[in-house]
Amino acid sequence: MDQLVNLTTHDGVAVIVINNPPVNALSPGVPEGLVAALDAAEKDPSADAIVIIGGGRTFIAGADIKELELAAAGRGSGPPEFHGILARIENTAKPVVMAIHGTALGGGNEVAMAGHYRVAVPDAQIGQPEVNLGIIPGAEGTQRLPRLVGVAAAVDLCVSGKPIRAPEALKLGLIDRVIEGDLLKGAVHFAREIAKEGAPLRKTSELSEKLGSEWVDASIYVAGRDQARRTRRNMLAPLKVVDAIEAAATLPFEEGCKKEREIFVECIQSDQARALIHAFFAERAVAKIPDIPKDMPVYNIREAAIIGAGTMGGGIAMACANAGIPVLLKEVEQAALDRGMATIRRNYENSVKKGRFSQEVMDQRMALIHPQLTYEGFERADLILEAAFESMDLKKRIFGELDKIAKLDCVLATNTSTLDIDEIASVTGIPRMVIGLHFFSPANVMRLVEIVRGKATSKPVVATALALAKKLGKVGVVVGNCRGFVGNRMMLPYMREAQLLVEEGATPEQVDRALYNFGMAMGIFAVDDMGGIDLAYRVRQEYKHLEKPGMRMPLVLEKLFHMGRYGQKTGAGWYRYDENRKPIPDPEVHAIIEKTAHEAGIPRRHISDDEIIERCIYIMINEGAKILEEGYALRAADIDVIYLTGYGFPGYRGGPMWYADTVGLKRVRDRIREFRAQHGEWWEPAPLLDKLADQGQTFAAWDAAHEHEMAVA
Ligand code: 3H9
Repeated sequence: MDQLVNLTTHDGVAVIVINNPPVNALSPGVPEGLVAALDAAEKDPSADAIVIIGGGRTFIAGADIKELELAAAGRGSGPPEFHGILARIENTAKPVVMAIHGTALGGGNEVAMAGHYRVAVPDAQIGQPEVNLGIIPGAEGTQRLPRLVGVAAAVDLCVSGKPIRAPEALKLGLIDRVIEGDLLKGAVHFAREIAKEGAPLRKTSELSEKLGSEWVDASIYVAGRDQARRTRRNMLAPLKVVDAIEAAATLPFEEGCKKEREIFVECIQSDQARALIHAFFAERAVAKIPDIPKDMPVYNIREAAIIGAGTMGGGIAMACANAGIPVLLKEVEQAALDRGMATIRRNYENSVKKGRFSQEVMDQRMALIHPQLTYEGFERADLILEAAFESMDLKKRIFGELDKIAKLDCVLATNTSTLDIDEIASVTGIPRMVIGLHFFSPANVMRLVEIVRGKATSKPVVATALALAKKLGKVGVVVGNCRGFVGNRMMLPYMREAQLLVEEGATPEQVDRALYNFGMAMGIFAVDDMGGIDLAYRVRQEYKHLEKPGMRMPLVLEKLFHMGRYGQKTGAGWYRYDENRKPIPDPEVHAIIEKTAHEAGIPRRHISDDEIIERCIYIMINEGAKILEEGYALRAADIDVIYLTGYGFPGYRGGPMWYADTVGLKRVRDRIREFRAQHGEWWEPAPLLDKLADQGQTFAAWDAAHEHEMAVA
């Protein structure tokens, strides 16, 4: 028997165990092993029933996404096909019980649904997350799921891609029993009951009572497609999955499967699937740092302390409490502390109102956050994180104080978004313990943390930061210590170019609409108004020394600042805002822009949406190429992850560097050359981009070639 799949017998029940760590994906060899095990189990006269269970930490987490990646790239032997194995399971002559723990996702749930019965431990997660990869369930999931849970629930599960826990799966009819305690024992017991009762071999493909009627289902499809358009803007798979479920309810099973296969193949060959699969692996690759082995010892963060209870400090305190880490939260004045705690309470209350968790959970989390005005208890903390006002003098003063208070093995982190980590570390006697943890606002929600590695930061401290990010449910990306790190360094030219575009003839709303239609979560002017024009103005002042000769700087932002139009907080910025904070295009802003352009002698012209996208996104890509070449990011894919998880870049475009590869680096570089000729030397192509474009290469290929020689500068 193949080692990927093992067969044993327990109490007259054949037990088939899948052993394909880490997540028992359906890699080549697993389906074949399953068939062989089923053949043997069926023939075994001592076994009346069969249990299929996952070895290790999970049931089957899906098809092997590496196989899907090959299929999406048009390589390998084509998209995986599981029709034969699913039919083999369903047609087994003895009852087949699927025993689920961990996750039964995608192909995992599809295999489970081919069994006659399903049992699961209470915290097992079951779902069809394929849309997150830009595909639809391709192993008959769209055909079996509605037969078990009904059309409406199937549409919701497949469009949202969100897994559900076993108790809800039981309510929906997706599983037959929740097993408390030992899963294998419980599943064997259940299988024996079924065999003893002579219960029918329930084939999911033959069920029809939950498929509803054409008349009732029509409104479910309309609602499902609305949900897809609303929550998965511009994406193909979430709309297509509704078509596949519709086929389940209107066609015989075999024909429905054929329809599903056609749609699955169409989706997997799309740019969206390629981009989302890239994003999946990129998000996992960020934790792999060449000079930091996986087994590097880490500091155990049992208790944290945070300095500053403002928006950032409060959000980070919530992120810690959500992960069960107690936090001391320090402010300098009682009023600021009270304000910070009130905001935390309000945020939690909103979550309870929305049903995200119970009042009891909220109370537990609140109890983990200890507001205080002193450093009391900081000597115990395993991590101290400074989230004070963005000023080097202040941060140095705080780190000087921490140097005297913190224990020697305490990780000292700063949440600075712009300042030099090495300079901050220099005031301490233990610079090896100092690191940047750049959270994004709101820190309790946003998944990105830039982990800024200073010159002296020790490897165990970097490993600790990565482990902490994972514990907080965040994506930690290690970056080098340059101005603005990676994300904000690329953001600056992006914002500048958008502002130049409006002075040349576009309007803020046209730029925002073009960017939104491209897929950005928000337009850049709306972002500016949300963050505050006053802040953008201060950043501009601070970065003035980076302006290159001949670089045209936009003029309007400064005017808005001096007019007190700070954005949402003052009810007006690039837009006007009504009481619901809805942005409204403002003729006054148009007039200011036109007057400013006129006075500066900038001719105004029609600007196309294509030009807006090219100038805003290509300038960002060009900066990304510089960052990569200078070694401040390890991989182009790391830059993608930063933009996907922290800056609202659309997942289905894979991040800015992946998007550049999709467009073609030569085309991107050639346009950049044209912009250089039209606008000035700030558009000079980055040397790395130039080189890769000449070689007909991609950033992805550059990543692969540099895998073994990465070291953050
Ligand atoms: C599908 O099933 C299509 C079907 O309809 C049929 C088509 C015909 N394949 O996330 P982690 C790797 S689509 C290959 O860090 P966690 C992952 O790369 C699939 N590899 O762990 C990583 O490798 P490494 C539907 C996979 O505990 C390692 O496992 N299923 C797969 O935080 C650990 O992963 C999904 O979309 C896979 N399917 O989370 C589920 N899954 O160590 C995708 C994981 O080398 N997976 N790996 O970096 C997940 O959501 C999470 O991995 C999971 C575990 C929740 C399972």
